[in-house]
Amino acid sequence: MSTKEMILAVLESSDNFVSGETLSQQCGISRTAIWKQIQKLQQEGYQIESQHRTGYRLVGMNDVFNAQEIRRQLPENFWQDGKILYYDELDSTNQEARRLSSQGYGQGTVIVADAQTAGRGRLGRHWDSSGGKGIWFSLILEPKVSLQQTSSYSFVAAIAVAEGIGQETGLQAEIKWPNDILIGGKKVCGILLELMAELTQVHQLIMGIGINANQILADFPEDVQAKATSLAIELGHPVQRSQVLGAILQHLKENCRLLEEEGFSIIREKWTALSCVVGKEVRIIQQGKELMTGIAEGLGEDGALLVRTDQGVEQIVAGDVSLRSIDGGYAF
Ligand code: BT5
Repeated sequence: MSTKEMILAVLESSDNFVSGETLSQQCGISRTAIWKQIQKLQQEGYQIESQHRTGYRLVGMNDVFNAQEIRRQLPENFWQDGKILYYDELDSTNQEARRLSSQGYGQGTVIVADAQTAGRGRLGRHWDSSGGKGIWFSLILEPKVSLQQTSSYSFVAAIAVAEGIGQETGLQAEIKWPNDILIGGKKVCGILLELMAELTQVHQLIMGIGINANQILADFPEDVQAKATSLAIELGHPVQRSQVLGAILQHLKENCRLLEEEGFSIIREKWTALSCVVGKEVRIIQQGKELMTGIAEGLGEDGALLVRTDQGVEQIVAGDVSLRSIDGGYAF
């Protein structure tokens, strides 16, 4: 634990003022050094009151988003050997994950950026990732699975995001196949899975997740405004991004464990319970063209979306889904 983390832990464990003397004894540094660290913490956004002769008290915090605060949300040894790497700006956290994986960073490495200059969606689409408001991150995993089984991890990611958002905010997030997360029919999160693999062996899986946290509608580009939302828009107040990310990371670890120890059927069950497409009339789009319309029946054993059409049940493994709306059209 760093000195700043030790100071925060001591302050958090007390409702009252903690004297400089006590902090100095517990952290093993001088009172002047404590004062310097407190000033740094205040600059980072921790609201620490200081009173002459009485000491210091943590009264709250702004949206502090850095490696130290994210680590504080997680249990010790959260992911063995996993590191939290935070950057003010990156081209894309998935890109950085690729670069790092070739330098030996492995399972459990989390790459977080406050802003991305070239955030990517699926099929080369652009992901709007301006600074100071979103949660843009990638997790490196090294699952011992075949190429075909890797798609299960996209469902794991979607479940973890929906569960983490629910736990931290109380908002009900739903999953639109394959792995968009919606609140009230609008997209709050997108997931991009990329593989480092050979035909017969998966080396690493990069799970890229982008969550709109504190944006207002005007923060999104015009073409995105109609279909996007953020946690703050839905709640009516901003969130602490580190806390939301901490919850999601813990749900990610737990759902990876479930998949690896108990198999895909439990993941399929959880996904179905959180899905907003099962039982609905949907249109399947592949490469910009309508492939079919039908009723989404659920996930197959290998993760394909089962769609009942006049011709029977079709298995969809790639593409986008749009949902039939009340006026008879299809929402995005
Ligand atoms: C996705 O693609 O939804 C996957 C997005 C993954 C982003 C994360 S951020 C961390 C990591 N690093 C990266 O570089 N990427 C990942 P797709 O289903 O193709 O959706 C892209 C479409 O969503 C765009 O064409 C826009 O219409 C819309 N869009 C763009 N930015 C958005 C935003 N911030 N919120 C909601 N919708 C957005």
